[in-house]
Amino acid sequence: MSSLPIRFPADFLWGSATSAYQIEGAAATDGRTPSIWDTFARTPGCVEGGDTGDVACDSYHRVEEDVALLKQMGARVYRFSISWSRVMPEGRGATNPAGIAYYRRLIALLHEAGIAPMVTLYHWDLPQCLHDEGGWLNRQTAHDFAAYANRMFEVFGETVPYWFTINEPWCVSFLSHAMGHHAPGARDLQQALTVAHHTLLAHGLAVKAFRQRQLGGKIGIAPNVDWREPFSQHPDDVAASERGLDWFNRWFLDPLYHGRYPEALQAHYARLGAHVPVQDGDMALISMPTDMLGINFYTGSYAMARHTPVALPEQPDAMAKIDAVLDLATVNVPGFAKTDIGWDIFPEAFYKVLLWLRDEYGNPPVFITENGACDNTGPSDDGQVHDAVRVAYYHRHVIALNRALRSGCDLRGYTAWSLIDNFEWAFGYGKRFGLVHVDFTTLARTPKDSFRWLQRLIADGGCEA
Ligand code: PNW
Repeated sequence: MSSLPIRFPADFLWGSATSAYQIEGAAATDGRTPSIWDTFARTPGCVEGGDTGDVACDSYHRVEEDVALLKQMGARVYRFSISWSRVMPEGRGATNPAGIAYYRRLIALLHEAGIAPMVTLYHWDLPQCLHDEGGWLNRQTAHDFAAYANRMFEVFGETVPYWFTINEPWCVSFLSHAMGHHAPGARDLQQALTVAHHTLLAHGLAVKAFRQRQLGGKIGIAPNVDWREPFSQHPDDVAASERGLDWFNRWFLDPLYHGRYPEALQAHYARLGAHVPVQDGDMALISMPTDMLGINFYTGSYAMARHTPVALPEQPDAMAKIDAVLDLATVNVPGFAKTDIGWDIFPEAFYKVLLWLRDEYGNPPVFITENGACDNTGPSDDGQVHDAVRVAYYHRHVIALNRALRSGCDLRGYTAWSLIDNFEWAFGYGKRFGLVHVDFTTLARTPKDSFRWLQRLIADGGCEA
């Protein structure tokens, strides 16, 4: 038995995560068709520096090297996503043999290395051809997703033990259709609500298809959660933090676990003319029991009630409406360090949100599908990458995870975001989350200090406090 103070169960699944568009490159190779991210990245002004995922980390051609890195790290699980338009270039119907062969090879390499494959079916790269028919605004896309998922279960069901349907429905809906930061770049509250519902419906339909196949694996969804700590115990601040949690967390988790949307927030939206397009039977599908809940966690903040209510401007855009509904101020507490993407380092929020999930949703089996830090540190003169901020971030969040585990949360594993530096969406290649440094000119991979830190954590089954 190890003498380390912070210890994890021997069967805790440690590993790392990536997503297709962020690492694969080979955007037009072997029959892949464009996704909404190819289009968005090509639209001037959408991605910093005009970066695209055309080449990315070229993992499509360097898959052996990337699996070797995982093996070196000691990973027991690798979470990656399937590019829908690579395996199904028309979004529906025929599959592309070259695309299937790529993932078959990746899965085989993982098994050879003793690493369990964990597949995310949708990490934001909707086939452009489906977007041209309305995309996530079109209810049909939920059915197309389920058909695509069902095909993946058919092809890979025997070799993939862990499946996640949708990555971060909040980002797919609000960040992409209300805030306009991500593809397709819309700014409309009604669109966000429609898309949120259709992504949840897509999830439910895919779970149903998975169950019908009676596969041995596990399936779930991977929402990002946020934490809104009340700025004070003043009832107005506590209420403000609850509204923040409704918006970010409960809007997705309540339908999944309780079969209904949060009522107060729904009423707020309705007053602004925005409605959820629920049809008979939807909520039963969305709340079909799953095997595990994936949680992506990065940061949290303090919520304070505003002293004067937010007034709606005459022609409010989506964000003005959301601001009015939330009616809260986000307070940056002095002394909080930030990562290079500007997000507060707030490990206490990780601990609190895990306890909150335990209490609010009946302690579901949770898998931390993403957690990590943007630290742009590059190679030093010694050729090594001393990413001290990322190491400290992981250390503090692993301690918070351990506290939650000891507090009875049903935590099963953790995949660090991300294995390698990659295409960080609207920020392009300028924001690095990798445990492994990528030189985007030569595509050379160099493990960073954080890689070695995680390697030791996995080998030791724990760490110092
Ligand atoms: C997640 N936000 O994205 C994604 O799942 C990853 O693909 C991404 O690389 C990683 O986190 C780091 O950003 C998010 O604005 C993007 O709250 C934006 C937000 C949250 C998550």
